[in-house]
Amino acid sequence: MLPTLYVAVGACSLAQHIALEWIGKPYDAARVALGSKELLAINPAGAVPTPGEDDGWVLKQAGAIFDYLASKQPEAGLVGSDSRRAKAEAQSEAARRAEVDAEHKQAAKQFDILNRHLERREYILDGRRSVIDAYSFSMIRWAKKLLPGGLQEFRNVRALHDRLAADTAVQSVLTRVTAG
Ligand SMILES: N[C@@H](CCC(=O)N[C@@H](CS)C(=O)NCC(=O)O)C(=O)O
Repeated sequence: MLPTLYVAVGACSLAQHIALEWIGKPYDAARVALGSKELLAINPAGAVPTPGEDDGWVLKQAGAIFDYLASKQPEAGLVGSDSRRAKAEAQSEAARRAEVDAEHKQAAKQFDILNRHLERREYILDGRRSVIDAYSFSMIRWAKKLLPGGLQEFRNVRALHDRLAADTAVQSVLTRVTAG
């Protein structure tokens, strides 16, 4: 059986889904309804992202899932460079994404920080795409919809959004998750 990622339309599982696509190894994406019986049986919190391995082992927190995927497939190069500092920065960005997730009020402040970080950068880490870009993408999509001014004030965040939205793996994940 292939590793399975449980995903829901419009949910943060989009980030891990993109990372799996970038990794390029076989996996299944199972669409579930948030809080559904099927998902509750796998994750008592009824939440996504939840990836499962074929021995029944599941992980339930976005940051831990990224760590796991990155250490399982280091050749995919999705955590920036191999340095201790890049890893620490990835952790720190993951914590920031989690804060944005938790509290919309914080979002504008956090996007301002990200916007400044992205000045003269194409991606969040080391000039190439990483799991943190995938994580940010789902948050940026929410912010676009939920922040009063959308992303208007955050030119560099908009550019990152557009760069990721143009990525073929991202497009294929979005199409698959929202289809039918
Ligand atoms: N702390 C969790 C949060 C996961 C989470 O809140 N997922 C949302 C979708 S974006 C969800 O499944 N909500 C439905 C629920 O909690 O019942 C993580 O980082 O993975």
